[in-house]
Amino acid sequence: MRAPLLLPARARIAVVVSVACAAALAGCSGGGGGSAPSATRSTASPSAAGALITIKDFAFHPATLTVAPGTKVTVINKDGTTHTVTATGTKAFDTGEVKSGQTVTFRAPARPGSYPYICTIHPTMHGSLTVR
Ligand SMILES: [Cu+2]
Repeated sequence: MRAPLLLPARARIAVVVSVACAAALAGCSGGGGGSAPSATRSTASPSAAGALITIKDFAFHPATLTVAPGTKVTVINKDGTTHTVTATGTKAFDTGEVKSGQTVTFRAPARPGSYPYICTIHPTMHGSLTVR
């Protein structure tokens, strides 16, 4: 007579435990997947794989960038107006006009050194590319 009463109670506990396990597993796998991309983005050491300069609000981001010789540098213009990335002095590199929303690339100089650059359209915009 008591057995039929005990079985449903045990079944209910089993259901609660299995739901808790499923929630813990889902949370664990979600956290692991999100951490990997942020780790690769945080590397700041010189790399020949590529570098990125974003132009936004009439400024270069980052304003100073260090790359290995000959690195392919990508320039993204997120402003509503045309800009350039032009090395001052020897003009070691010059993207020419980069229109609003456009992405261009250039090769960093092979010779190590510090290369200040400006936007020729807005000469108050300054950045610096260091090759080493
Ligand atoms: Cu400009």
